[in-house]
Amino acid sequence: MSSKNWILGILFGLAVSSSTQAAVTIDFETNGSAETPGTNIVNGQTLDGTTFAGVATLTSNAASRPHLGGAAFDTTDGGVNDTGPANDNNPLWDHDLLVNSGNALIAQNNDFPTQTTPGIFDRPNDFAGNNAVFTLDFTSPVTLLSIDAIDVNGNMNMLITLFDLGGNSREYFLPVNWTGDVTAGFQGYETLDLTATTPQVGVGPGTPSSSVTTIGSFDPTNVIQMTIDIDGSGAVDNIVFIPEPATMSLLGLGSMILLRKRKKLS
Ligand SMILES: [Ca+2]
Ligand SMILES: [Ca+2]
Ligand SMILES: [Ca+2]
Ligand SMILES: [Ca+2]
Repeated sequence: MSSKNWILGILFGLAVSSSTQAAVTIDFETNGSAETPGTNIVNGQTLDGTTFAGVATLTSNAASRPHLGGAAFDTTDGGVNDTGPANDNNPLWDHDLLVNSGNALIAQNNDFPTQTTPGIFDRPNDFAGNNAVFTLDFTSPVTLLSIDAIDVNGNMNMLITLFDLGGNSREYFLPVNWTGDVTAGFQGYETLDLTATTPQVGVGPGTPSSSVTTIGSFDPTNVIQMTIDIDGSGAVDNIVFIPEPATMSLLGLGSMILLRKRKKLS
């Protein structure tokens, strides 16, 4: 290989590496991402219909289930949702969500519908019924990396499903006690690796493992939709993904130019 061809090879390598997209984290602190924050989200804010990071729109099944849709819950221990001791006179008690993850996504409990300020629930509180389902639709295909599950314990489980462009899917089932409850001395949350195809050991009592089911010829690099089925009271946070390289076509063009230059040089 001539030195000129070496240089072209290096240039091509640089073009390839610069096309690698950085990870994007939906952290529910803003409508942007952890990496590029947008407009702040406040405790109790309704989140259905919000487009995060400009590419991921959240909806829920609030029309068909008796919850009030997605809302932000401030998980700060000692923060605004730290409502004192648990007892029969304290229906606000949600200490099992206080895992210090900033805002998390909950399905709002229908017992607490009041919005003094429109669009903001006075008292965010997670729905305790079954099958609160969130859908995150991406404007272009992504690779999902991970999601944090919070308070998967007691009678509660969670099902995360990724759908690719072809309608094939991969399901991650988090069984009862996968995270445990922070008020019972367990971690109370855990990051689920959405690139893994093997069971992931939980941190809750009995350390139960998640399970993975793949349906069809699922392509994890072309995910267009994600659903989160919270079966009982709990929350999620930190949805991390890599956008499809928008520079693919530019890269193709770049390599054509390089090849043409290479012809001239040789
Ligand atoms: Ca957060
Ligand atoms: Ca609750
Ligand atoms: Ca709990
Ligand atoms: Ca719970």
